[in-house]
Amino acid sequence: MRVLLGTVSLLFLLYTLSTTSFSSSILSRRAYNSWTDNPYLLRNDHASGDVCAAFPKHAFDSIQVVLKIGAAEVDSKLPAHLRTVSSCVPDLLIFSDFEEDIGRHHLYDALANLQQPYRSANPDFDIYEKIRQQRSAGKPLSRSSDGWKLDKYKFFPMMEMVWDMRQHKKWFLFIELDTYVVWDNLFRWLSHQDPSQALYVGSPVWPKDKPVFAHGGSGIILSQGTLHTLASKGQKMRVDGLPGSHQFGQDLREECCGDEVLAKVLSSHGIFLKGYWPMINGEKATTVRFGKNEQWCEPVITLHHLSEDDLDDMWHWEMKRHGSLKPLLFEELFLHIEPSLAPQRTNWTNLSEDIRITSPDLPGQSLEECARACSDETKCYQYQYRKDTCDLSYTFRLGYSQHFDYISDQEVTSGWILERIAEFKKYNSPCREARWVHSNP
Ligand SMILES: *[C@@H]1O[C@H](CO)[C@@H](O)[C@H](O)[C@H]1NC(C)=O
Ligand SMILES: CC(=O)N[C@H]1CO[C@H](CO)[C@@H](O)[C@@H]1O
Repeated sequence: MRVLLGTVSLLFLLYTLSTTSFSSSILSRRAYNSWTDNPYLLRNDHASGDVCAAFPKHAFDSIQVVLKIGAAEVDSKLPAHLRTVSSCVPDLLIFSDFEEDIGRHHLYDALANLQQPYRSANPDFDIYEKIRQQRSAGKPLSRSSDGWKLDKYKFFPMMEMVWDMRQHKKWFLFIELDTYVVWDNLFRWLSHQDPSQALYVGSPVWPKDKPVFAHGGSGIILSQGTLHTLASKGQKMRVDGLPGSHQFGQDLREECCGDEVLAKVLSSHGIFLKGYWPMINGEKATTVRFGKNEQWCEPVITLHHLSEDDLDDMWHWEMKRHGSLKPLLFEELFLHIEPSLAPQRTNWTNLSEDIRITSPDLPGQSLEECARACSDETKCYQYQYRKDTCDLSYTFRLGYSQHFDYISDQEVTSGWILERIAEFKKYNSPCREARWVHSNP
């Protein structure tokens, strides 16, 4: 009898698996927690204009938020961040490459204590002197790509200085000016983590033959335990006891990026990244791949690459959902961009990238043929056509306007199969629970 029951349930399982792609896609998903926490964002009177009143006073107590910027961004991108994402952070620390006061904020120079050997004979630091001269003379700085060269040198000094200033904090969140944070979800997630453990958390990047690292722009979370370990190792290397006077013995001239070197040093002390993509995310609402695996019922903790307009837009949209009991999921984020989807948009890239059909495989080589190729491929949600190339996508995302290319005489057109997206929503919405995914790695 038991054997029979087993066989019957096995048959049932096989039947379920083969008839709905939905359940098999669930099985391929990562394990997750389905916590039910109270929201941190309280209902408040949005009309009063004081959105910060919706954050409970204690919310930020144990979290140190650190914003890493470049002096050239002070006049351009900093104001947008300060009036949106970071506007309600009570004890924000800002690290730049020039020390100055902006409004009520003091901007620390992360490189102020870095010792000569690290700077001399290092062309990356030419811009550092230029910034100093221009900024001291009160001249506005032009946005130049040279400023970016200093970025990688700021990570370790900034972290040592932060540790010296705020050792009592349980969590340290390092973000940049194009990082968006859904605070409510961050608070919920952190409430289930142990800050005394050595945690190093972010959106993973997997370089070849190097440790997996947390991508800086998506936000890096270090626990008190981790920053403590890092700072104690650094203590011995300090010059004249100054925090930020060294680079943990790393020659950064040879390295690409500070976030990558952070993983290298942490891993040498036995601390390895825990990746929490897609909750910690390198895309923004218009470029997130919705649909396929893992970007629907998962909560959004961070987004990246937001322009000043994107920051204003996201912040006002999110603040209007105060009082919602549910964590903000990708499912809900999709509602924000959904009205902009149309059957077809010209001079628009949809970033379709799963299948590429080029001539001569594209019969007729036309937009119509490309649209048909998408219809014929049952898993295709959107397509993009330009001269000789047709790209199909298994996920749906909005993309952005792409100007007509006069040089190649190319016009890009994107299209979405709206019925299939509606069908997807019919099967997958509303999410019954938030999927707080387990880490990978
Ligand atoms: C695309 O852009 C080009 C150049 O600005 C313009 O001439 C053309 O009309 C645009 N196409 C559409 C359909 O708007
Ligand atoms: C016009 C354009 O930018 N198209 C892009 C669409 O997305 C694919 C994949 O990312 C790119 O290769 C194309 O260049």
